Amino acid sequence: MSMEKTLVLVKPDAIQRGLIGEIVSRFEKKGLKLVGMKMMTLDEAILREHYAHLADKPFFGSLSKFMMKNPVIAMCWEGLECVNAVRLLCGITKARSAEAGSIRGDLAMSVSCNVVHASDSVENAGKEVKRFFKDGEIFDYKKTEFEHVYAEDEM
Ligand code: DAT
Ligand code: MG
Repeated sequence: MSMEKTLVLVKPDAIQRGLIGEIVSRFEKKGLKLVGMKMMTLDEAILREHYAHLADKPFFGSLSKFMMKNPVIAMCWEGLECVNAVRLLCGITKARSAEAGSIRGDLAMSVSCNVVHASDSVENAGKEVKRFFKDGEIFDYKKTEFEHVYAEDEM
């Protein structure tokens, strides 16, 4: 059991559809701690790194183009084993098959326009937080709510 940090991106489609607040609110209500947040425009270099596992897929070009259409919101969330918890909150890639109640399941219908990105492992979360945030853009503070979100032996 350990406190983890994970990267979430609110994707261009969600920005256009006015879903920033709704998406942030899902993570807040879950009891996670926001430790970094900024709007940024992605470029080809960062997307080549971020989607390196998809570089040889036929949809890589359109995926990159989609992610550069307008700015995204990058967020870093912290919580106990939160990499997995955040993936569950987001739902599976193909949004129209994602579980109802999840962000993608409730808010999206597409495979590519699926409103959020979330790190898929603890190892990748570490790399992705570093990729999107500089030192000084991740904040360390006490969230007193944690006393109510967790049992004493979990903190
Ligand atoms: P996830 O975002 O659920 O981690 P992934 O890492 O496999 O999924 O892919 C990253 C993004 O690439 C995904 O959110 C949307 C796009 N994508 C994945 N598979 C796709 C496909 N078959 N067709 C079009 N876009 C796809
Ligand atoms: Mg992924």
